[in-house]
Amino acid sequence: MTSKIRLEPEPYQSILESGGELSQQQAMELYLHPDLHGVGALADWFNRLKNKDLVFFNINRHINHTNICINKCSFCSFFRESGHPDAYELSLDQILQKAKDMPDDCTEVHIVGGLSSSLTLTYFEEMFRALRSNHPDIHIQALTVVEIEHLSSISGFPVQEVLARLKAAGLGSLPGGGAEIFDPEIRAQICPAKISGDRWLDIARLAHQVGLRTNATMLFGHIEKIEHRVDHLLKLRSLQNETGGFQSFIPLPYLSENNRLASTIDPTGQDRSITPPRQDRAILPPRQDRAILPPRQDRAIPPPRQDRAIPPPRQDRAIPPPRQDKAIGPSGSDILRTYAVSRLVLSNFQHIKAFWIMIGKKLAQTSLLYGVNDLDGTVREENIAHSAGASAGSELCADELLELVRGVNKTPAQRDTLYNILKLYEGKQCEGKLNGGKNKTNDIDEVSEIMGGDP
Ligand code: V47
Repeated sequence: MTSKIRLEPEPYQSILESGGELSQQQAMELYLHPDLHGVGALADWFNRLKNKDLVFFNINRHINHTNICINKCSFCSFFRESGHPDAYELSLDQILQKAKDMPDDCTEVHIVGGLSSSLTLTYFEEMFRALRSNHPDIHIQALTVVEIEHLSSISGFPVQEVLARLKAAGLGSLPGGGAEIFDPEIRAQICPAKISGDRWLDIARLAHQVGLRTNATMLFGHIEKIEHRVDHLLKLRSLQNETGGFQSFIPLPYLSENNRLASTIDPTGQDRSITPPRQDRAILPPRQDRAILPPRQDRAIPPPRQDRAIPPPRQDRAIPPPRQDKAIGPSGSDILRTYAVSRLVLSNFQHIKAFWIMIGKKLAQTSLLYGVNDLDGTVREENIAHSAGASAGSELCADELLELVRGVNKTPAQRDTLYNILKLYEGKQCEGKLNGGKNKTNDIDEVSEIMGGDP
């Protein structure tokens, strides 16, 4: 690699080291810089500054209580209209049955679903009370801010009251779904019926104000541009500065099977708008086919391909053949870069999480070198990503999670939902239990001290 395309980390490092924040322009630079590994190394450096070499994972169980949804977002393959033969709503008994089927040592039940008019605030209050009574130690992470707004609208109670009532019934925290992309124009195209980005942020603020921590997500790799992603990150950072209520950020790569949005995306435009700056291109060998190939971010460092050296004259290049749905969505390098840029821009978020269900185990493992410090989770059952083509399975056992983390020479730490460390795993044979699991802490430096130096 020549110095011309190597990322110079210094300006970014000195800002972040001194507690500063990267600007919009710097975020764009990092997104567009051809040195993907350099951006990843910078994110890994910053992640180590914040989280040492710990990688968190939790033992949880997901439940999707209904697939009925009035929003009908075009990227969603999970929803069904009420009355559709595949539409379902789980009864309280069914929820409790699923909750019984939890992995050993499970500490969290994660419950999200569609917006169904027949599932009232009372249904959720009863659900949470019953879950708490049957499983007193389980943390209930449930209902996106979009679902909270929906409950407010069908119950007539203000959002604050809905949150307070659910909290009183046992709700512990909110997951980060429904954020999609905050930009109103993109939102109008992919989820016109959903609450606006500003409203999503308002309700997250209200949740933080009533003492509920939340996560945040970003759905990327569909029709949005890099500018929209950066705007999304900056809005989250700004709210985090105000409330400190976000726990983790989870970038969600768009999955394209069985949804309407895919048919509106031109697959030849994939990785659009992530093109390296012009001057970096000049150092690449001249290639005849460049002008007619679709823009691709990995062009600056093209993978070795036999057909590239002497491109055969191919008519089908000018009008590319229709590609499988599977080709739509962000590339592996785009996903890794998005984790890395998120880690660097969201400097006031402690945790960047990879949802391995959506990216596969191997990329999830690689992401641990690109700024990710948290893997979700054991999961057990998942329907939203799977209906859109996720093929990574639905369950990982804790041992597999440990293996993924150890494979990149980092230290696995089993956490609870609020990031208290329950168990540190140092070395293959030795299972270090932090304070016997009794005195929980989520202070990384304290963990370091307890473990005798840097973990
Ligand atoms: O809100 C829907 C997204 C979310 C697709 O908070 C899709 O810890 C990709 O939010 N392709 C639900 N994404 C999942 C979610 C989540 C997952 C794991 C952990 C946490 C957390 C939150 O999935 C939805 C939507 O943004 N989604 N359809 C799709 N086709």
